[in-house]
Amino acid sequence: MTGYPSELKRLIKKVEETRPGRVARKKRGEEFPMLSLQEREERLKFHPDYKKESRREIRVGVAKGYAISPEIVELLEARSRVDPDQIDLSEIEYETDVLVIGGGGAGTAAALLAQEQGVKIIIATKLRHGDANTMMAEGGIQGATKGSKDSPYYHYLDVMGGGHFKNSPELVRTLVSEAPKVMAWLESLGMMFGKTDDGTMLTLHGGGTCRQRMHYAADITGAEIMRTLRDEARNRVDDIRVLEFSPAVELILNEHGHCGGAVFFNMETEEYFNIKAKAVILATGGSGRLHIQGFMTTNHYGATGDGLILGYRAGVKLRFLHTVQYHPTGAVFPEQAEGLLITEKFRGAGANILNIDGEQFVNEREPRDVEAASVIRECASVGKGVPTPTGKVGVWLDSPMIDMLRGEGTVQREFPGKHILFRRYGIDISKEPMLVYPTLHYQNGGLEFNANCETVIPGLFVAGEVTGGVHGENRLMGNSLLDVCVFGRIAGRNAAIYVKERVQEGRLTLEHVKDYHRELEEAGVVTDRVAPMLLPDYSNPEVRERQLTAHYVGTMR
Ligand code: MEZ
Repeated sequence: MTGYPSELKRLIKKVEETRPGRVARKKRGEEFPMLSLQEREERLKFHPDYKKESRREIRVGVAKGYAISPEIVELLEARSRVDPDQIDLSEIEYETDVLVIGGGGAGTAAALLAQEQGVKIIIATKLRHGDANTMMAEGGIQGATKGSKDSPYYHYLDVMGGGHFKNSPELVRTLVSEAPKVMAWLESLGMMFGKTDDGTMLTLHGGGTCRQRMHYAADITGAEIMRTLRDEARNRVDDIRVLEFSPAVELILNEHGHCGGAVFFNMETEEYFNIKAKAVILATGGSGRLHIQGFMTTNHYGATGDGLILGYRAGVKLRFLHTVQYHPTGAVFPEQAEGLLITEKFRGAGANILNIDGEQFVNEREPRDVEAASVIRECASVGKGVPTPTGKVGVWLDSPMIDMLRGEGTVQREFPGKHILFRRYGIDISKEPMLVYPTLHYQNGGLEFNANCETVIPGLFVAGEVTGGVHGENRLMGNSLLDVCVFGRIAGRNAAIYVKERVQEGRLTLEHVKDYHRELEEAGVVTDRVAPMLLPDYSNPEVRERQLTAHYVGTMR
């Protein structure tokens, strides 16, 4: 591809005109003013969450009356993919101590810690082991490791402030106090953090942080964490078995109401099968592929919110699902990169956000929701967005500033993923800015749990993006990679201890699914949807009409 078309090249000139002045001001320590709390509230009116049609009440289940994104409500109000009367629970394909549903960062960390307690584990995952949002995360992982300058206390305040002080204090306390330990753990497993020549960990600011505590591995931090965890899990093959292309479609409870396994769909044979377990960990990740409000997304292909559906049908409440995170900077040019994450690390390293006139309109390090809302406002209300050739609109992220601030070659060295990708499109991001717009990034809320990763259902543990409470109404950068490691580890250890000390086995049942179906009927919900969704459907309507899996057909086999 040949790079920016002439019209965009003409507009880039305006960015170049204002750049020397902006760089000089930054070098003098003069920053674009941060918004006051009141100004932030005003900006947030432009956030997609604040649209009236962004929420609808759920009509059934333990959180009946709770208003959240209609796209999620539709799935919560869908029928099971299976007819519970046709699943034979005496037929058990696999049996294990701890069943981990989800092969991303949280699930794999959980498996490792469970294994250290001497139990057997199965990780069952929808796609391949590691196909998860952890793998897609770029910019970093927060942790207060720099003793004299930072502490979990400051980290705690940042997390609470970012979440509008609505977060569960106990969960945040656990997140931040475990963070330094997690960083050391990852290193001990072989994670390659960015370091100076003398071995000091490199750190940067993220939006909404008062200290530089963002640790990273270039712009592929999530991929490096996932590589490390997956290698380790694969090395413990005697105790950790991995089943790929096997999404869970329903949790199985037992006669005491405890979790006793799950029903799975084998994507290769298209058959259902059962796994019996003494404890289950749900670590299925987020839901960006629901494309809430039509937004493009940074999420991996399988991020369809499956765990929310499974947990909710079994009786776990929902928290903070009324807020959704839109990452302020998703690519909008070229078209084939639309929605792709342009890491916040660019802004942490100093790149400004600019309108069509090359002017700053927001400090680049506001909390994520405020930053995203400011970009939307600049485009939709102020009218100073940059039109793209395909009829979209964006703002500039001035990456070339980074080399001017930190030395020639910094962009290429610190952002190799994006540097290589954009070079393929004919754009050198160390010389030309990128066009960006908010993109659906993170499920701020999810299943209710406590700091031991327990849910109301004995034997059912949860960890990672499927949960709600850690980040309140808005997560800050770098706290999701931390979340998956901290709570994945806790879930794994506690599930194993539960297996050894407290488990009460009993007759397996899917009665809760039948009850849920009954409740749907009583509430007058008319639906042809089935859930969990498993995979997003990008086919055209004619193809969709012919698809077996898009509509309720009872047990397919
Ligand atoms: O925590 C995140 O969401 C993250 C690290 C994203 C990014 O901008 O790189």
